[in-house]
Amino acid sequence: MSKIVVDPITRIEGHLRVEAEVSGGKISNAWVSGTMFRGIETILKGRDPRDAWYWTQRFCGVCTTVHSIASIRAVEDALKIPVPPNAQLIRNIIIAIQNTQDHVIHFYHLHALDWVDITSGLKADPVKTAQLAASISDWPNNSPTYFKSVQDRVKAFVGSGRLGPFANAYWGHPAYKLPPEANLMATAHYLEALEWQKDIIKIHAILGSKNPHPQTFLVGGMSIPIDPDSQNALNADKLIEVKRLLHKAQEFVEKVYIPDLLAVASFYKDWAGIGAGVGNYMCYPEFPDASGKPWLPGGAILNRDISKVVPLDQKKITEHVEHSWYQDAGSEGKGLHPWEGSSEPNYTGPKPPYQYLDTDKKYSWVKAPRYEEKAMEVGPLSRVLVAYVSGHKETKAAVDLVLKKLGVGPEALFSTLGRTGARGIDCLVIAQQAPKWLDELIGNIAKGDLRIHSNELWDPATWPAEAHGYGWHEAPRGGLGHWIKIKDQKILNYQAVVPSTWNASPRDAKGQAGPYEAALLGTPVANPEQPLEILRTIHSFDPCLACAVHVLDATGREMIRVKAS
Ligand code: NFE
Ligand code: MG
Repeated sequence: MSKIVVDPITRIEGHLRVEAEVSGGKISNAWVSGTMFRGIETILKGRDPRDAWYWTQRFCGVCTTVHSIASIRAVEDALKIPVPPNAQLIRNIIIAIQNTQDHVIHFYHLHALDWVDITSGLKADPVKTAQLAASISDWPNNSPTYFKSVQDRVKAFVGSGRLGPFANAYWGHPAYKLPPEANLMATAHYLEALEWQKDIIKIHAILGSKNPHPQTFLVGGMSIPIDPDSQNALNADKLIEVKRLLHKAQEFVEKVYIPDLLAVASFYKDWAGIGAGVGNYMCYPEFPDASGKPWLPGGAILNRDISKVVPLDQKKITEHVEHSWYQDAGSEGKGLHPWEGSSEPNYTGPKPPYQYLDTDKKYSWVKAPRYEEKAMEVGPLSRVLVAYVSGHKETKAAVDLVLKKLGVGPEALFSTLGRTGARGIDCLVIAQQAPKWLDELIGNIAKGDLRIHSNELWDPATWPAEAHGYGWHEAPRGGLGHWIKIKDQKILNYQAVVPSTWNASPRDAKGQAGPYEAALLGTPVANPEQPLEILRTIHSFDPCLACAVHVLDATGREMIRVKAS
């Protein structure tokens, strides 16, 4: 048995470390550590609850909208503040385009290089690449000249020795299976996706005044005025531009992302049997309509039982810190509900440089959230499973199509490949739905409904002396919850339980592993010096450690490094 350390795992946001025991060429035990602390929950205390979204948005620079949405929903829940339909629709569009951009970036820029060998694409025949591209999609950039030009660009990169984002990968690793033409096609789309994503996210700049970190959120609605005829408002021109960009987003997902995903996945079907994880899946309801009814259902699937979805009860959510560097503060041996939780740091790990963390004790800045004391996977796979089992029409159609194309059953979803496939399905159904919310918004405006926020209960003098609430949101990486307690018009306690906190969770007080840790079990490792397979499974969750721990400075950075691209 040998123990390998991958630290930092790169092409993710933040600092993540994996320690894994390998025996017989497979991972037999694994520990995952967030090696960075943040303190934003702590500095929220005493502030005006209406300002919280502005602070929480700074938890992360990747999912730049999600902590605002969860925050304003938590305050609206606590103070029972209604939200007008136009604001719900604008929020839905903002959430949808965040999700679309995030998933495409993940597939091409954060995950594809685990499956696509860029250097192999240099050997591709551009004519055959063009034939391959035309056989899977009618996307117009499919001429031999185009693929030759991409090949020349990459050759120039390699020739100059300045590989940039393509440096330090495990090029030539035996676990890469794509033919050179598929590698070249995917490389071309990697570059196209870079251009595309910066364009479509302009929707945030239009509806939110800027990106990252849009500025038009507001407890009780949104702060962007609607006026079809004013230059200083959401007017007819801006709505048309949003429509164009939503179409552009949808088209790329349909014609590039999904065909590429299916093409790549067909070479890696063995990964439908690897990386299963904890087997419990949870998501929150999302995309409320005017009456608050969600377009995507929430719920849980336990022990991979897809015969039913278990309804959620927020009271059953707790966070353990038995193995996390926080003060135990009443949580010894059990988890605390977020209204009772605290995030006071208590680093007890080794001083750097160190070889291994003491995984019998505290070993991560990530807490261990549990639902009914169970570790839960969150993210696109959970959303897709819950929607599929609930009979959500669009999701069901997309899942059935993908499973049929790959010739696999629904059980294939419980895997590293399933997680990566589900992200595509999630992206597709949401990108196809977003224009409908825009049409609804335009319809409301045409009828003369320009309301964008409710003034009710804005004045703190109208609030009760004490209130508490929670806000749920499905961020790209999964279920995000903010819990708030308000006393005398100020924040008394604030806790965020974030998607990557669920997934990157360490052991809890009962010793139960978190989703990444569980998913690594049984993962083959052909060459411990080049643990490409660990990257595949961890990246399939799309980790974001800044979100998971929400603090500012790096502490306890290790010194042994297995090179991970
Ligand atoms: Ni920092 Fe985030 C998302 C949130 S991750 S990216 O999606 O919330 O956990
Ligand atoms: Mg937290």
